[in-house]
Amino acid sequence: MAYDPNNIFARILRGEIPCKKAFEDEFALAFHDINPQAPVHILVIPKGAYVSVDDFAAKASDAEIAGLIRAIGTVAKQAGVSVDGWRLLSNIGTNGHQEVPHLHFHIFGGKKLGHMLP
Ligand code: DGP
Repeated sequence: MAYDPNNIFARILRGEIPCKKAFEDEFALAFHDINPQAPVHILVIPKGAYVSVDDFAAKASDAEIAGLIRAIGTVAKQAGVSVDGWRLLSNIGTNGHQEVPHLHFHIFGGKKLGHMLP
């Protein structure tokens, strides 16, 4: 799938659409999901233009990959979910039910989550 530079998260990155920001550094932006599925539901996205984990793993630099994973850890810690546990999820492609074609990781937490089965 080709990257669409006008997808909603690209527009959030450019500041064209507002978001409730949780964290930002040179590699990543984190913001609260518009339709939260848990008391804590934050999306973490890379600053670079990658469609999914597949695309990111194939094309991103080691610094970008490390930067995004570190940002995820920082966001979870700052959101206060690291103590009791949380969930990290990335939906990929059609079968994975990915809706927005800019790589994003969901952080869910703030309650005891159920088992996650397909
Ligand atoms: P996914 O199915 O993994 O592609 O999930 C996309 C998520 O993005 C979904 O949980 C809702 C969220 N979302 C969609 N549009 C917006 C938006 O404009 N702002 C914010 N904050 N979240 C959005």
